[in-house]
Amino acid sequence: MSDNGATGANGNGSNGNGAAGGRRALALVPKADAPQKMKDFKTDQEVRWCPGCGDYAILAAVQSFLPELGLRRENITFVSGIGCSSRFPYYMNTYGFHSIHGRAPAIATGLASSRPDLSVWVVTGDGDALSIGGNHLIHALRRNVNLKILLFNNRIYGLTKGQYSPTSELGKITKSTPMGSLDAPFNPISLAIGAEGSFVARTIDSDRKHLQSVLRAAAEHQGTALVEIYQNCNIFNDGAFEPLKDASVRDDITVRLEHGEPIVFGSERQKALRRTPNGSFEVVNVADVDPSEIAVHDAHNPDPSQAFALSRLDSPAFEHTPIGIFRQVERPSYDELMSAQVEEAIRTQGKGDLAALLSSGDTWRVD
Ligand SMILES: Cc1ncc(C[n+]2csc(CCOP(=O)(O)OP(=O)(O)O)c2C)c(N)n1
Ligand code: SF4
Ligand SMILES: [Mg+2]
Repeated sequence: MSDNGATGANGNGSNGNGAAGGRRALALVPKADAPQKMKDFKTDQEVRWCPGCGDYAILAAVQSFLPELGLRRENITFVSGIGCSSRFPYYMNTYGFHSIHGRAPAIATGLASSRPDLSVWVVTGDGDALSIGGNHLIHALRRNVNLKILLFNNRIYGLTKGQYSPTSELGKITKSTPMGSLDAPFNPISLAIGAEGSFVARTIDSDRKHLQSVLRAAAEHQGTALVEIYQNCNIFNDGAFEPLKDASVRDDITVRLEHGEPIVFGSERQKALRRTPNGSFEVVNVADVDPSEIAVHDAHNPDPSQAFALSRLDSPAFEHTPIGIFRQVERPSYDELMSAQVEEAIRTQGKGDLAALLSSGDTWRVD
């Protein structure tokens, strides 16, 4: 890992399908000279996560996925906040910045806005992103800055030794809440959709294939991609997502979302989702309904209400939990709009002189 450079021009061009954004996000990121391997993205740093932590699986998934993008490592950067998860940039052989608690989206916004030749990733935890950093997160999402946010959700503050977080379930007993937490948790997917997120997805640390498929789509999305990753903290919140990992039940409770496909799940694909008159979803038996009643997943729908309704299916008991891409729509990204505005200002007013601007108008000198 090393520090950052500067300068660049803006990336553009659309696949015109009104949805996924094609490869536009990476259009100006230079390609590597030679094929890459997973080992190219590993560093010599000692990994300081607890043995068995889900962060290892996510790190391995990212390191083994990045070679397929074929980007110059010098043009990839990981920006993190503070937390166990935020140690991530040390372990990536790319540029990186272990920054300030909750502020990774702000720092990454500056970088992504001024450097369209970079693939910019944010790594954050549920505390980092949703407590101290909640404001920065929602504004990055609504601005649609071209960055990819990996939210490691272990439903606990890991680094500070096990206090409850904004995603801990109500009544969570921790050292800081000995009688049970009193505040209702955020649902990060609902929050991101409500904040106008253009790409919102969920995956699981232990399912590498699924995790990488979501990373692939996120990397190629122009704008902010929010990927919630359920991550086990085996020290302070072990088993938080156990039902989704337990081979005896996981297929019956995991709803795998695929754009354009009927939402069918279950070990025998015997269950499905049907939209109710009030817009929510209900689980039905495939055998009991006409196929036309089964909802078809439409991640590209400009109206976010279906994606939001899907996000509300979660429950603390994990009766049915959707994973995959909830929402994937195309709209202008902040960096594109900013770049166009700067170009227009230069075209109409000339290049400008910052020193002259600063000393113009009502300025005076204090001796
Ligand atoms: C300004 C500030 N406030 C509080 C802290 C203490 N602190 C460090 S990490 C953290 C939360 C970490 O939780 P999370 O983001 O979920 O990351 P995890 O360790 O679980 O990966 C807190 C509260 C801090 N370092 N700086
Ligand atoms: S405290 Fe939890 S999240 Fe942090 S490294 Fe250990 S297992 Fe992972
Ligand atoms: Mg956490």
